[in-house]
Amino acid sequence: MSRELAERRLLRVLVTVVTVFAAACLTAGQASATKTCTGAANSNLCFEINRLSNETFGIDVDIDVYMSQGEALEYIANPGDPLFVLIQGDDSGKLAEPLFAVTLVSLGASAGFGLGGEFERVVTGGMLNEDSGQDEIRAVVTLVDTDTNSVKGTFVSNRITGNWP
Ligand SMILES: [Ca+2]
Ligand SMILES: [Ca+2]
Ligand SMILES: [Ca+2]
Repeated sequence: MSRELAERRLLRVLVTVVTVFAAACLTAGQASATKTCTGAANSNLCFEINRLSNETFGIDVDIDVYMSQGEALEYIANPGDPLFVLIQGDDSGKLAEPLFAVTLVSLGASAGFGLGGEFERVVTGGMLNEDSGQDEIRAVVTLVDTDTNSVKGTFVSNRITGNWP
């Protein structure tokens, strides 16, 4: 075998190893993450929980509230944050106990998607534990016009079920 051919074969083996390793990592990640989006007519609200360790969970909430870019810019220009997230328990399909708020990390206005907000927080399993045994939780997003101090909309995510902590 020429040296060039041997090197090429070695490279191919390495590429295969890296590919298999990446696929394994992806599978492991998917096993510990749950994500659900509403795809509603007036908005799209995504709610995601990632297990970070045995005791901690990353909460991600993403919303686009459809409106004109001008209207979205107005919400952003007003004093204070226009979007708030509260994670709540769900009992028999109805919103139940308030659990915790999630921190706003970015806010944007676009012509295609209106007002967008991203929220993140790392919590313990105990904070997600809203019932003994199985737990059901939802993210509730409130849109506030801080100019007039009025609630302009409330958006409720799909339910995520788990058994925390
Ligand atoms: Ca429940
Ligand atoms: Ca409950
Ligand atoms: Ca529980």
